[in-house]
Amino acid sequence: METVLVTGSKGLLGSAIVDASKAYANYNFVFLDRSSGDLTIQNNVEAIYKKYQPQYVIHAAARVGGIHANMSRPGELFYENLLMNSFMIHYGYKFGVNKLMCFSSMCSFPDTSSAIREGCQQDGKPFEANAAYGYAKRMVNVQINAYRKQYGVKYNSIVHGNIFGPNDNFSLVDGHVIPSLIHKCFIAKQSNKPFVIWGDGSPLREFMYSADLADVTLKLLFGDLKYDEVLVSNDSEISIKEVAMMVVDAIGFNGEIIFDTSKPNGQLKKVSDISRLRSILPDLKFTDHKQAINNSVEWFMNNYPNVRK
Ligand code: GFB
Repeated sequence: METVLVTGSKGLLGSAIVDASKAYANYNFVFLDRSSGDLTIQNNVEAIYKKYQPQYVIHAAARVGGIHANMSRPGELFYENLLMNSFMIHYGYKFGVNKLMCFSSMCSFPDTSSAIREGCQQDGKPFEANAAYGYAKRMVNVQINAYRKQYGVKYNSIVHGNIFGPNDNFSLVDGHVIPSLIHKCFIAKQSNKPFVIWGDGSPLREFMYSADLADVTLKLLFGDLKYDEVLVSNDSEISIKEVAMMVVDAIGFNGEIIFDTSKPNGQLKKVSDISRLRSILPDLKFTDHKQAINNSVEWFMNNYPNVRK
């Protein structure tokens, strides 16, 4: 049986890959999390490859956060992502890994209101608030391209946008918008206080359920992928206000709602052109936003207070 090594298996994406892997019983999946070793340390990464000798790798571990984390801890996000991605790709090559998937981010692309697509990542600066994280994630593509050219490896970068779902980080300050709003709305209901949404609610995002990205990742890994890079995003935009109202409905909150415009709006929109993905997976369907938010709220309620926060 061939071995598929998955890093970050307790995180948002990694845990969704654990679930999706159940449909691939012909492979031996090995799931790693933080307790298996800090991937920003070269020796740990080398030792992991030596121990498991995988044929396939899905590197889902990352240091991530929402707009506040990006603005307050850019050094940490830059350094940790750059090192762990670089070591995972390098030792994958050294240990003869056949296929490797590493994740880049839509926010590593230039800040533009037009649709982004594969190949245009280096055409301009990323949005300032998440530039450090964005530049670190750009290097995934740079390294994969360099290794494909020099060593002929079949490694790929999956570029995705905002994802959410079970096992997310529900931090009120450092989380991404949907998990933060779920936690905030829950507390507002419990304490009979207003539900405070940052910004004016107008920014648009292409939110994607983590299970959808996990499903696509495994299909691309085991399929005959001829591209180095694939953009994976739910190409139907929705505003922060609309998702906040879906959270309100799912939690059953009836109190006061405040938009705190002293907090940043962030990038006003990030649109993708996923024609490459649709040409590879023509039957692809994304989970409906309302359904995905209801599932995430249900998971949060069932697991609170034992959630990452
Ligand atoms: O998920 P998020 O923090 O980051 O969403 P980005 C920020 C948007 O949600 C802004 C609004 O428009 C905020 O004003 N918002 C409203 C809130 N309430 C809240 C709240 O309670 N918490 C948060 N966090 N936002 C991310 C990058 O950008 O894009 C990541 O930060 C990643 O690094 C991802 O790359 C793809 O969507 O702006």
